[in-house]
Amino acid sequence: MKLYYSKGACSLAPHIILQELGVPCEFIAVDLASHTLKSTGEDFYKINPKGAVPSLQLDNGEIITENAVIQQYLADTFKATELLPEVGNIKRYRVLEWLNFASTDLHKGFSPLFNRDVPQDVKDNVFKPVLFKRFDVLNKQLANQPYLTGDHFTLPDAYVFVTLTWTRGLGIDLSPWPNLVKFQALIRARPAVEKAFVEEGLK
Ligand SMILES: N[C@@H](CCC(=O)N[C@@H](CS)C(=O)NCC(=O)O)C(=O)O
Repeated sequence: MKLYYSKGACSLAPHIILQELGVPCEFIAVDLASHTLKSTGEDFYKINPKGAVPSLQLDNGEIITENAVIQQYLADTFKATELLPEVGNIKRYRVLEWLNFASTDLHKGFSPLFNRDVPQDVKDNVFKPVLFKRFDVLNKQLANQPYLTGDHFTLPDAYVFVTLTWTRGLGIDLSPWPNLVKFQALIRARPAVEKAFVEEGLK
């Protein structure tokens, strides 16, 4: 398999999951400014017409896109029921609820803050308050348990963790959400996270 990624972007979430699974994968860096592969200059739109990372290329050449779907594919294919319980188990849908929240509410709640065309006061007065409500939800969920769905790590923990890493560059102080600060440290300490950070050249 090949994972097309951009350093520290949302593609870090399936990267962490691949490291958790310990399955062989090639990691291919994409320059999102030019939508080309860093190594060869190849047009990334030819690989994923949406131009977005993550994109996972299977050994048969098929490409899977969409972060939450790639993660489900990986967990199901490698039978990692500790990361995503089996079909029919209510716990699976709890994991998927948080994975969807991470993808649609949280990740896309950050997106306007990275958009250079959005004026700073709109970021501060419109988009940040919406995002902070999502932090409130997460902070509450993590009040009495270490991970989003209970006492062990599942798919959305990686995804939520990755979005929280973006707060540093955006100058967002997480101290009003102490359970998020604790959660961030807990996930960062996982060996798979360390491997993904090293592979992507992150600190
Ligand atoms: N719907 C996609 C969105 C992924 C996404 O927003 N990726 C960003 C990086 S975090 C990206 O590649 N942006 C560049 C672009 O879309 O041109 C998914 O869920 O995987």
